[in-house]
Amino acid sequence: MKIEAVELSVLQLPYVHFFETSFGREVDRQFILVKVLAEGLTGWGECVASEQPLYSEETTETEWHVLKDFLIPALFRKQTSDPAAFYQAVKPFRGNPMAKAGLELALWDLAAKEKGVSLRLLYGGTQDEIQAGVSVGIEDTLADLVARVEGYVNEGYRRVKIKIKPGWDVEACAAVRRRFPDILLQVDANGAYTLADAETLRKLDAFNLLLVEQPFAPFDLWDHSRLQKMMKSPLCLDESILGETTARQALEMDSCRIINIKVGRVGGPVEARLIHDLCRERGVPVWCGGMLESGIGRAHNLHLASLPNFTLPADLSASKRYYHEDLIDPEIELTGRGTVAVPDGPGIGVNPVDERIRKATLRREIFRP
Ligand code: OSB
Ligand code: MG
Repeated sequence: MKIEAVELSVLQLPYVHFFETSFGREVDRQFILVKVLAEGLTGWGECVASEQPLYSEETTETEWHVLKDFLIPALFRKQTSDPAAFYQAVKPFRGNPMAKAGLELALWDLAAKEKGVSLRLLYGGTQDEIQAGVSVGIEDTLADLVARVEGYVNEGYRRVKIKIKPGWDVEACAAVRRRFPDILLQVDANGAYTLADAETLRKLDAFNLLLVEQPFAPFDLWDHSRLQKMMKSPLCLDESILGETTARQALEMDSCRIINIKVGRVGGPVEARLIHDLCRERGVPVWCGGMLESGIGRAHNLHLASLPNFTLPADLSASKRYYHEDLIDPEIELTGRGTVAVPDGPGIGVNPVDERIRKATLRREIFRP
């Protein structure tokens, strides 16, 4: 298709409730929306970096720079709207996966809309609903944490993940487990520990956790491998898995036994599907992570998570868990089965509401070939 324009907008949306991880508390989210216009169709993508380089090196500002000065010009030079061709064209640019993913996602949405099919079908997804999990941040007190978990369990979420950090780990798990002995429970440290904390981390084995996510720093495959030998709970890597190569190496080193796939962290759906397929061949389960996306990014996650090896519940919650007013109408809701349906209209299958987007926009720029 002939691309007429690419539009970038920086948005800011307040959370319903603060979200605290081992790297701090956030009350709102800043992110870039990508719109690709071609032949009367619009493809939508979302870039998942936030204002500060805490989860990874990228920020909304670096994404803007890389999109404006490198990725959008490369797309225009290539004169294509094909997501796989775009993936190849921007491969020489090192890193910056979240910037790349935002634009590649918009091209996938566009490609599916051109064919008039759901993005799930274009990906070859086999599941039409996704098991919904919820990611619960660090709270001020253990009582607050248990109360939050209780609310989500009552809403029907199939699995709960709690954020941990040194000083908020064993007791937090004990408190949640005491109240809910049988729920599917997992923890996420966002890299807050080192091997010196191995004794504390081993205590987590007592809580029958589905997995322990990213205890050590992103670069540290080796110490994860050493920790996995000391623990019964499966380790799962998030930040460490940058693409198919690190995924293969992590599995070969036994640094983890489960992988969290986030389309932004790995540079887009092409790379995400390579990781999915590698894990499938090796019998390693994967699940779809989230970055507190708006309904646009979350719709994309739903389509990706429909692939067959996404067998564990995803960090995919209802719109109202994140935002007072999501950017899409209708918003994303849980089914009575603790799942979220994969939208079945063309492309991502959700309707962005221009008025809501305009209200949340801080800055906007349009680029033409
Ligand atoms: O590590 O999974 C993470 C949100 C922001 C940054 C990192 C992470 C998260 C989450 C949120 O856990 C999951 C969601 O979007 O529901
Ligand atoms: Mg994580």
